[in-house]
Amino acid sequence: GDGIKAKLEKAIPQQREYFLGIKCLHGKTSIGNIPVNSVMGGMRGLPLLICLTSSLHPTKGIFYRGMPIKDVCAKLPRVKKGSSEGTPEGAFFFLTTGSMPTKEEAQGVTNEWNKRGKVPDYCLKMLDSLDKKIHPMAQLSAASACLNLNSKFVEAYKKGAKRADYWQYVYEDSMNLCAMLPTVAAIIYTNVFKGGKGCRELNKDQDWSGNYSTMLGLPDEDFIDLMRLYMVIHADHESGNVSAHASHLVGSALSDPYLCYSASMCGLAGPLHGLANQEVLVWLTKLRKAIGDEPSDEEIKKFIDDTLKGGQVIPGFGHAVLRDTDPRFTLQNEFAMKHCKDDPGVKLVTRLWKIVPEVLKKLGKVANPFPNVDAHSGVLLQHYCLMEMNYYTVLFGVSRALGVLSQLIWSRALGYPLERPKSISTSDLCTFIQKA
Ligand code: FAM
Repeated sequence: GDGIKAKLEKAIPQQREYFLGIKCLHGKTSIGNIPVNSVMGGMRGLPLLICLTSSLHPTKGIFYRGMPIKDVCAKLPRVKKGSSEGTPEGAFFFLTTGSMPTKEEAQGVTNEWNKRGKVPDYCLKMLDSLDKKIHPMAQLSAASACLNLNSKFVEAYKKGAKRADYWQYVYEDSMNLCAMLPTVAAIIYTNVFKGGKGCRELNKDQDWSGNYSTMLGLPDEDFIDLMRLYMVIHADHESGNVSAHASHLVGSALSDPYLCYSASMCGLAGPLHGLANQEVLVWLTKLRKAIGDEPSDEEIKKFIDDTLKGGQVIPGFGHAVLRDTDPRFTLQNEFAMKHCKDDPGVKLVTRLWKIVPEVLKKLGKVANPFPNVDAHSGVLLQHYCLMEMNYYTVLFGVSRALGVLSQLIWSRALGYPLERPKSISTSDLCTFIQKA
């Protein structure tokens, strides 16, 4: 843990100087004009945010700190003996500091999170009092917002902390929140689906994924490895996606990291974003019920057509930025081929990878007909008996904490100001168009 802080203490002054230099020298330089399509189309394509932790290439997919995700997965240290995957703790170290951790540094984060991970009683009581019908994502968002009672940032702000020091408190809150998340998320699971029964204590000898899996009641070593992979690849995807941007926006008002993360989870809970992994499984289950586990290509194509005719999208396919198969899909497929290639769900998803794009291409309007990260995760989770689809986005959310919080530490370190885009009326827009 302290390894991260020491590295940040060195890197932050350098980055600050660099930022200030660019602002002083080039603050008035324009880097492009604004097409009406971007203004009226969800601000697509406008380079309006700066992200240090990751960048998304349309065909090569996500890069963490300039490194393709596949290489990140290959290089992250394997901390637990016998595990095939690197730890998300290592990914957090890498995203936050920009240097690939050694085995000891990655283990340092694990130890730190095991020390900080006790969830306060008031939050446990609050979680236990929630109606089981409340969606797990709404529960996650509520619980993380309430945890701000213990925010170091809030405390320091009240005492008049210096702006240049804000990042240190955001760092403390981020570390504490990451540490508590597996317990919070597992309690949501056991409360909603297992009658409240399950372990709620962190085991100091386990890593983040090991503890989370055990508390979910799924201590299988292969499943823990799947969780390590899952948590690493879902962590970060630039800062313009809905969950990262929500956290960034809320943080720009100097709301504390717990509130930022809570807002981020409200965005992730949408069906066009993180909820797509739940939607994929619902759709696949309908498909298997309608045409069986081993349908013909023609039957599959007809099922896809019927979904589209019903006015619905094919969940798990398409992306706002990506224009090829998401490498995070491919990484999951490689895991599946190694561990469970005969699973009927895995076989079906592997076939859909080829068939769905053929159908979507014919529509002529889908910018990216290929599978995204959400097309694969559900069948893997089901293989290891995590059956409750309603819960899948929570796993995504636990992972996404690593990305949004590492971004938030840097946002405060670099003193990004309040985010406040200018909105215009349609008549203002017409005036701009006439002048152009
Ligand atoms: N199935 C059917 N139609 C689709 C489609 C899909 N999977 N993806 C895009 N389209 C349609 C889209 O609805 C739009 O139609 P209209 O013009 O009639 O409204 C048209 O193609 C152009 O859209 P686009 O430019 O290709 O996509 P956008 O950038 O507007 O939206 C997505 C991107 C992800 C919202 C969209 O592809 C989608 O709805 N996909 C299915 C849901 C999904 O898998 N979301 C998860 C994304 C994921 F990576 C994540 O955030 N976790």
